[in-house]
This record gives sequence, C-alpha cells and structure tokens, in this order.
Amino acid sequence: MTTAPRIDAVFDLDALLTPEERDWQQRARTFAQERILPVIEEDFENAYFRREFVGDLGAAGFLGMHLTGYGCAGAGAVSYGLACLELEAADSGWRTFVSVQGSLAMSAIAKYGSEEQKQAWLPRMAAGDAVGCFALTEPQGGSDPAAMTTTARRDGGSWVIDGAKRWIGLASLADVAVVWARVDDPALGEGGRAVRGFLVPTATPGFTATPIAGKLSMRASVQCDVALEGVRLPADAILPGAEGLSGPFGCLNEARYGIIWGAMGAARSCLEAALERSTSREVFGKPIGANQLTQAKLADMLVEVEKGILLALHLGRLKERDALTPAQISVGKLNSVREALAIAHQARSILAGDGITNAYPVMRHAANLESVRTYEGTDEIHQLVIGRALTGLSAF
Ligand code: TGC
Repeated sequence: MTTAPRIDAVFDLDALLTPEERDWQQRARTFAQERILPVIEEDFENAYFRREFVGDLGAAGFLGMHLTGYGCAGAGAVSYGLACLELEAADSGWRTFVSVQGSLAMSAIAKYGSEEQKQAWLPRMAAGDAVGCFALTEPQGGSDPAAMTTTARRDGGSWVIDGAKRWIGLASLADVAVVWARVDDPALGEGGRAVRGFLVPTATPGFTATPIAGKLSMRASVQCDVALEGVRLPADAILPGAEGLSGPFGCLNEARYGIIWGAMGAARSCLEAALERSTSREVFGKPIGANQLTQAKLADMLVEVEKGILLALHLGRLKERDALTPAQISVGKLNSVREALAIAHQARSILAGDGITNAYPVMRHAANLESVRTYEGTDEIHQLVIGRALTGLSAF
C-alpha cells in the first residue's frame, strides 16, 4: 500500500503545536498504522468490529482523553482533535468509537452525572473495561430530536422507560446506554414533558439492541436499533445535571468537534493514496502525476486539507479557551466532511479502476464519509444552524 508522505509537513503544522500535542498525535498515528491499518480492509469486508482494540485504546489513554479526573487523561482539545485525525486517517469507524465512548457517553456522565455515577462508570470507560453508547436518535426523529417519543415515567421508587432508538453506535456491545427520554414534568404545565437523560445498564430487562444489517458504510463499526420495553431503573438512574435538549446537544457539540478533525484524517489518507499513484503509475509514457490535470486535482486536494486542518486548529484553540460556539462547530463540521468527501472522489478519479478496489483505502473512506456527513447533524442541518446565526431567523 501507499507510503505516506507527511502531507501536514507541507505547511509545517508541527510548528503550531505544543510538544504534548505532537506526542498525542504521534501516539495515535502509531496506533492507527500499527494496529488498525493491517486489519481494516479485512474487517470492513467482513463487517467485523475488533473488540480487543477497545481495551488497547483505553490503555493508550484515548478514551475520554479530553476529560479530567476519573482515570481520564485531561488532554487539551487540540490533542484530542489530533488523535481523532490520526484514527480516522485509518478508518472513520475507529474515530467514531472513540467519539461515541468519549465525547458522547462519557461526556454526558462527566457533564451531567452525580458523583456516584461518575465514580461508577468513568474510570471503567476510560480504561476500556466498559463500553458506553448514546441513545438519542429515534426512528421517526432523525434530524429533529425535539420530536422524541421515548418516555420515562415514575412508578413508585422506579423509572420505567418505553420507546425506540435507531442508529445507536455500539449499543449491542455496550455495558451502559445514556438514554434520552421525555419525562412528565409538572414544572412545564399540563402535558409538559422535559427531555432527561438516564444511565441504563444494557443488561436491564427490556433493553434490546439489534445491529443494523446491510450497511455499505462504516462496516467495521456497529450501529443498532434499540428497543426499550418497560425498562425499569432505580430512582438514581437519572442524570441530575441535564434538563431539556441542551443536555444531549451539549454532548453533540463535543462529538461534532472531533469530526472536524477526524474527517481531515480521512481526506489526508485519500490524498496520500492519490499522490503515491501519481508517481508510480504511467499512462501515455509518463507518470500520471506529470499531467497538468492530475496536478491541478492534487493541488486542489492539498489546499482543502491544509485549510481544513488550520480551521480545525483555530476552532480547537477557541475550545481550549471555552469560547467555541455551536455555530462555529457547524462551520467546521460542514466544511470538513463536505471537503473530505470531495477529496475522496477526486482521489478515486486519479486512481482510476484501482480506486474502486480495496488495494487503496479511498472507496472505504468515501463510503464511511457518507455516514459521517449524515450523523451528528447533516450538511443541511449545519447550513441552517449557520443560517440562523447569520440572520437571527430559524428556518428549521
Ligand atoms: P433549539 O430550539 O434550537 O434548542 C433547544 C434547546 O437546546 C439548546 N441548544 C443547544 N445547546 C447546546 N449546544 C447546542 N449545539 C445547542 N443547540 C440548541 C437551545 O439553547 C435550547 O435550550 P433551552 O434551554 O432554551 O431549551 O432546538 P431545535 O429543536 O430548534 O434544534 C434545532 C437543530 C436542528 C439544530 C437540532 O435539532 C439539531 O442539531 N439537530 C440535529 C440532530 C443531530 O445531530 N442528531 C445526531 C444524533 S447523535 C448521533 O448521530 C450519534 S452518531 C454516533 C453513534 O451513536 O454512532
């Protein structure tokens, strides 16, 4: 396969990073290249999630790495972003795992959980001894979590949850699910129902997760339908610190931030593959990279990778100052995934017929990026979030 030229060395990204950030990036790159890359084509082909990597990622410190305490590494936002970039340079499925575990499930517990809940779950999840999932999206909901119909009702000293969720990453492997549900809330008036979060051990009777079959994207990862049928939980299963949709949206901000970096990793891999082929394959008696049309494509791809990484870095620095807004996150998520997909398609055209085989990672990245474009807010949702920030008018 491709020997990887350091695309990010072209404009000396390293000069903008601290030694600690470079160290995290190098550790993630090593994990991706030594562990994930040798098996990913086979796993993608067989739709196989390699469970043993979970503990290894935990031991390496990547799970909840941007959280502090409870066994988490306490790394900065840029370090976390660089780890996402390197993991997604191998496969979006493994960046997604780290996102679901760290940015969604662990973040929800860290932001909104009681001290007991944090002690019970975060150290095990940081170590990779327990897996979490984040159950927000519903079959009829998609982009509109406000349409949620899953309910939690009080029954004596218990909560009882009923409903259905869809596209829930890792749910069939998870030990605990962060489930968002509507709760009868007298403070909201008659019929008023606030969205609240619950920690649901997946062994609880009534919780069923079924992997979604037939995926042509993210095949080395698992997404599930989840049924919640009379799931009975103790009173302290509720996350005390989250009330309303701002709870789950606060976690989506974290996951979307990781995607801003991660998608640029997939893009970089596609550019590397196209670049390698440009000098190794000859047509019409010369390397295809000696053609002006090929060079124009390569140049455009490099421009977008560099711009995307610099935007990610700027947003990361804002996040480290606690100054990153949801609209800025939408700019980054929209741009990174849209450009990464365009880069994957350009790379495929340079690779010609070989580009549709798994001798190169490009079609796999392109297929994965179709999922990344859809989850954590579609392109259209992010356009509308930006449009609302620009005009002050909501067009949802
Ligand atoms: P809206 O009226 O705008 O807001 C409702 C409440 O939420 C607050 N809020 C936010 N808070 C923090 N961060 C944000 N980004 C926030 N956006 C909104 C808002 O302030 C308000 O709070 P309060 O206290 O005033 O009530 O809500 P809306 O219904 O108009 O929402 C608009 C919209 C479209 C932006 C939102 O629904 C949206 O983002 N939709 C996209 C949903 C989405 O991204 N779903 C992804 C689900 S998770 C997933 O895909 C998992 S993939 C990983 C895996 O499991 O494999």
